[in-house]
Amino acid sequence: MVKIEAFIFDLDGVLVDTAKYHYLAWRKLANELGFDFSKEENEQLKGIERMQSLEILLKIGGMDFSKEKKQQLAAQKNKYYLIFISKMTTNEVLPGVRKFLDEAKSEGFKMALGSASKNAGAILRKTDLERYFDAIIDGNKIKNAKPDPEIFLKGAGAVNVQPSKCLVFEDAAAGIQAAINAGMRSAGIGDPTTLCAANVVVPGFVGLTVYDLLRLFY
Ligand code: B16
Ligand code: MG
Repeated sequence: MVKIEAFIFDLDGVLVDTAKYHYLAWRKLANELGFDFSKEENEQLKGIERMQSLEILLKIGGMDFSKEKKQQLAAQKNKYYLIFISKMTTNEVLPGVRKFLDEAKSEGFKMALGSASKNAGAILRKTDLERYFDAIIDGNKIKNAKPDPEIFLKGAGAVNVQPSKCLVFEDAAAGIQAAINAGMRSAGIGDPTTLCAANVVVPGFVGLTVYDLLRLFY
């Protein structure tokens, strides 16, 4: 088995729970357009980039608009989302995450972020997570959304580690598929049914040590 030298982390759903803010912002937009948007429906948007998310939302509402209007609606949703983000604190880092990142860093693993979010930089600063990462690849730096492997391949390139030596942490099925497409190993964070394509699935980082996790791979 090739040794793992780098960890690539998704952001929303892995390090922080920003899904709740995405939900509230999309729901506000949906309500303004005249329809409701449930928490269950919101599951479809996890890990999906902004314009694709809007397409799904509009389909749920049975609506369609011109390209220009869609850009305007996505910008409006982002405005609502940024209000939530601006109030985020270091307390919103998911349980066990900081301990795991501290351990990984001190053990010398290369660390990259691979998030579809164009707001990843702001979220990392608000939660004081930026300092852990040798490279930050976010939605501003890629052309192709997950499950395309671009985001993770760029992360591996930025930390100078071969894809086969990278381990991706993801909470979304599209993200696990992106890791597979990149030739990387993956750890699903969350529901084993949704994330069944991952090499291993854990509920979260609480009580998880780096070496306990790596033992599952070797
Ligand atoms: P933004 P991740 C993803 O983050 C979210 O899971 C997804 O719901 C969101 O639509 C996407 O980022 C784009 O976010 O609108 O901020 O650019 O899971 O890839 O860290
Ligand atoms: Mg995610």
